Amino acid sequence: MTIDNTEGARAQIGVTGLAVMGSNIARNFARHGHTVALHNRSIAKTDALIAEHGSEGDFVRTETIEEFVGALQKPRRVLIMVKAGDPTDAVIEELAAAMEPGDIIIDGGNALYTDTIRREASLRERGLHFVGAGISGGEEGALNGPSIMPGGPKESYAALGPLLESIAAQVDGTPCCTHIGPDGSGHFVKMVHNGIEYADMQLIGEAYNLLGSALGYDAGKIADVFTEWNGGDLESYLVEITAEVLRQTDAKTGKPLVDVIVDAAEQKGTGRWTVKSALDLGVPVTGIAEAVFARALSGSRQQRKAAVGLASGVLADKPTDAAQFTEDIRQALYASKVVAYAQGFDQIAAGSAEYDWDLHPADLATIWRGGCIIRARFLNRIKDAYDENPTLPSLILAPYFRDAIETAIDSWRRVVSTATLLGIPVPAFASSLSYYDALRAERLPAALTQGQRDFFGAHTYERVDAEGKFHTLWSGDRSEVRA
Ligand code: NBP
Repeated sequence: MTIDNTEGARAQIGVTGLAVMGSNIARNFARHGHTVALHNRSIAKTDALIAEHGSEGDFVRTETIEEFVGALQKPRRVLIMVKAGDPTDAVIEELAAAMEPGDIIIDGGNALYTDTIRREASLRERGLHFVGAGISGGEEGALNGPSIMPGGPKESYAALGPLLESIAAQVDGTPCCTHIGPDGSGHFVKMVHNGIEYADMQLIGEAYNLLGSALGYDAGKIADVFTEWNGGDLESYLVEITAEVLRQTDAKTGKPLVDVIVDAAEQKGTGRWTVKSALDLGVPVTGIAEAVFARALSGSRQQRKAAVGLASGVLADKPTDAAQFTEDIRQALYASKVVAYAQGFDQIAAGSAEYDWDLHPADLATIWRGGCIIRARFLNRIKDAYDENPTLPSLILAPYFRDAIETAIDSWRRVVSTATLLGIPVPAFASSLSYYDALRAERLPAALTQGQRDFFGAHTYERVDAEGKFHTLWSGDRSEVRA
C-alpha cells in the first residue's frame, strides 16, 4: 500500500538509494510489517518500486530529502544504499542538514572502513548517530534475509537493532545481525568477509581446474563432484552455486556456459582493500592475497596471450586413481579453506587491537552462518572454537581444525606437488600449505634475513641465548657488540 505523505511522520525506517540492493532491502522491511519511506535521487526508481511491489507492504513515496526526513518517526532512521564513495558523502550531507540530534544515519553500502571512521566522527560532532553497516548476501539476500554487520555507537543499536534483526537471515532462531563495535568496525569486518570470499572462490576455482586438467572431467562431471562435496563438511553457499554454474548450458552453442565465459576475473575492490589493510596491520593473509593476485593475473589478457607456449619442462603423468585424487582435492580444499578463515580472523583481531574495537570472533562466525556469501556449515565449528577459547592464537590451533588438517595434510601435499609436476597453477592451495608449514616450523630462515639486514644496514638482531639487541661489526673485525 502506498501511504500519502500528508499523513505525517509515520515511517519506522527510510531507505534512500533504490537500485537493486536498496529496493530489495526496502521490500524486505515492508514485508516484515515496517512502514518504509522511499527516496531516490531520480524519482523513476521510487515509482518503479511502488508500481511493481507496492502491494507487498506500507511504503511512503517521497521526492525531496526534506519530505523524506519529514515522513520518519523519531528518532529518525535512514538507510543509505547508494554507490560507495563520493555519492555517499553527498547523501550524508543532505540528510544531516535535514535531520536532528539523536537521529540515525546508516550506510549500508560497501564503504571503506576508514571513510566510515571519518564520517562517524564528523556526524557525532553534530549530535547525529552514524552506523556503518556491512551487508552481505547480494540482491537475493537483501530481499530474503542478508547478514548484517552494523558498527557505530552502541546506543543507536537499541533503536536500530530490532529493525535490522527482523529483516536479517535467521539460523536456528538467531538473527544474522549483531552490533559489531564502534565506528568503522562493521565495514572493516564486512571487508574481511569479502576477502575471505575471494580466497574461498579462488580455492574452489583451483579445485575445479584440477578436476578438469588433471583428471579430464568435463563441467557436468565436475558439477556432480561439487554437489557430492556439498553434502559433507564443505557444505556452503559457494560450493552449492559452483555446481549450478557448472551445470548451466549455453543456449547459443549448447556447450557448458562456463566453457564460453572469458577467463578474466574482475573485481570491485573489497579484496584489494583487505590485502592493503592486512599489509598495514602486518597480518599475513596469504590466501586472500593470492586470490586477489590470481584475479589480476587472469585479467592480464595481452601478457597471457603472449606467454602461451612458454616452456613447461617435462610434465609428470596424470593421476591414475581418479577417486583418490578427487578425495585429495576435497581434503586440500577444506584445509586451505581453514587457513583462509584463520588468516581472516587474524586480521579481524589485529584490526580490533589497532582501533580498540573489542571485536568478538564468535559473534562474527554466528552472523556469517546465514545470509552472506561465505555462509557455510563449517562456521558452526568456528563459532564453537571461539566460544570455547575466545583468545585462540589461531583458528588452526582449535582442536577440531587441528584434527581436520591432520586428516587432510597428506592429501594436501599430494595435490600441491602433483599440480606442480603437471604444470597446473594452484597459488592459493600452495601458499596456504606453505603458510601452514611456516607457522608450525620451529625455525624459519628469518634468522638469515636478520643477519643480512644487520650486514647492510646495521639493523641489529636478537639472540636465542641472551636478552637485548646485538650488532656484528661486519666491516670491522666482525666481533659482536650490544646495540
Ligand atoms: P549502485 O552501487 O549501482 O548505486 C546506484 C544508486 O546510487 C542509485 O540509487 C543512484 O541513484 C544512487 N546514486 C549515485 Br550512482 N550517485 C548518487 C548521488 N551523487 N547522490 C544520490 N544518489 C546517488 O547500487 P547497488 O548495486 O544497489 O548497491 C548499493 C550499495 O550497496 C553500494 O554501496 C554497493 O557497493 C553495496 N552492496 C552491493 C551489493 C550487490 O550485490 N550489488 C552487495 C552488498 C553491498 P540514481 O538512481 O538517481 O542514479
